[in-house]
Amino acid sequence: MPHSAFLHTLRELLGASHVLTDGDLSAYELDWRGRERGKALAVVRPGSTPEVAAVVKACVAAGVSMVPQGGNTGMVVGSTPDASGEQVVISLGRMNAVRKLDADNLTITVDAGCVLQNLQTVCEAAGLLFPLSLASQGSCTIGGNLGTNAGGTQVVRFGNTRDLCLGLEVVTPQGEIWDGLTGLRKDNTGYDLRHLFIGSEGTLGIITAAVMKLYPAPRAKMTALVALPSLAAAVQLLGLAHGHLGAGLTGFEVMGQFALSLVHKHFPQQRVPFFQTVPYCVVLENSDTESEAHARAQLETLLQAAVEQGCAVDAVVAENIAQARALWHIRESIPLAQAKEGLNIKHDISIAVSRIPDFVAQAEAALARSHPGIRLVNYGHLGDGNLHFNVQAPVEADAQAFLRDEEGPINAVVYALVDAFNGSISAEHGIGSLKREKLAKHKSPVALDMMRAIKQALDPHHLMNPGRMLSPDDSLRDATNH
Ligand code: FAD
Ligand code: 2HG
Ligand code: ZN
Repeated sequence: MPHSAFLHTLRELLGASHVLTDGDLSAYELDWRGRERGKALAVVRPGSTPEVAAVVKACVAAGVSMVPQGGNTGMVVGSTPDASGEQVVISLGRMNAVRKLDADNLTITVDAGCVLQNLQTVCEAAGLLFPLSLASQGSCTIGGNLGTNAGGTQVVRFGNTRDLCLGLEVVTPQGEIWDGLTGLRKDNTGYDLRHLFIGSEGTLGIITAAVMKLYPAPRAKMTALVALPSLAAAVQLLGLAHGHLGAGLTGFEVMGQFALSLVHKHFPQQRVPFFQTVPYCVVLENSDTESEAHARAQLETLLQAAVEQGCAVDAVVAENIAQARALWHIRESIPLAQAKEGLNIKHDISIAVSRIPDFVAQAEAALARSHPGIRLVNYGHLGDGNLHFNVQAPVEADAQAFLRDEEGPINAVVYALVDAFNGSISAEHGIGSLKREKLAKHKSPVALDMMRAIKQALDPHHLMNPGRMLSPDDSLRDATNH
């Protein structure tokens, strides 16, 4: 079908104002990190699940591939079109309704395009907690969170997005609608299909709605910033925090001094305690169902024990909500501060918590040998064994050229060590197109074969976000081999 006839069909289905082909489409075509700019045949903005299904059927009929997109805040170039000008971006942004809040069932059913922060606010107003929390929450959507199985800062207590989801509604690559929005906590009636779509990065279908788990809101939250003598001390503090706070431990984020210095440099209005005094700091949060006094007492006992055992040097405990927000804001500003410093190389890795200090010591030493002068922005979700072990070019280097020439060699050093430590090359950001080649190297052949078989079964024409996560050539080769 010629493009003009296909675009005409899309306009008939959605209305011309929801089929974008002209003007500045950067918000949809450029990835958040500025790593790649694609070119879409069209950006469509359906307003309902039947409209999504109709668009998918039209794309299938025309043999056009589709890229599902939420807030376009992903880190691995997975939500923007390729450069061919042949792909349709299906933006879920208009589908942002809260369908139902069921306080007795402790669930909320939302459209996939619902912005995470809006979802949190609605729950808070009902005295409930939706715990998923990311620095991108003002823009990212629940569909994108599910598509990437996002992690964030509360995983240590509540798990990843996968652990918070009780059901999905999905438009399949054929344009059929699967309604799995039961909201049941127990349902062993065969394969749990929802888990196929969660973390599939738009390669198996388009999530159009979800039922998410809620929790009672805590009575109080206490936040502290703790100064540490070493990364090993942070691991020791984590053990103490689990012991002292139990389920109250809702946040444990580590930040290396260079990461803090970037916040200090690029956001000078923020006060950064312990700036340039210790190698690492931790933001620690205690949520309590009893009272503020109880939460504070628990936290202070923990910090006292930590100082006595030598794993904490000093700490500030927020006196009020504004101070707590300010401490969290330091942590949440790191990705933006790093972006302001320039293009960078990200390693979103996970390693068993106990082995992290060893891993970092070996990786730092290896990179100091292979790439003297590079700057390590090391921070992340230590409570989950997930580090953002990122690399900034040497001060005097041209960041673009450095990335072009050194990203491969630096990745080789870091990922070889990740393998040696039995870790993962993507803890929470996914694979997208940026890590596709790496996945093929670091995942077992048996696992890759099963992934390709699933892709082939659900999307035999490879029209759903092709080239993301798996190579289309690999899948086709595999399909013919088997
Ligand atoms: P998009 O970027 O639009 O899409 C991401 C992927 O999901 C793409 O492959 C896309 O095709 C697919 N997708 C989107 N919507 C759908 C849908 N409805 N159905 C099927 N597939 C879909 N990530 C973390 O895990 N933890 C963090 O702490 C974190 N912090 C961040 C902080 C900042 C400042 C930024 C910019 C990003 C951060 N991220 C983090 C990454 C990103 O925000 C998450 O991956 C988020 O889940 C992406 O949501 P999105 O709506 O922007 O999805
Ligand atoms: C975070 O934890 C995000 O802040 C972004 O996952 C990580 O920028 C990064 O590397
Ligand atoms: Zn993160």
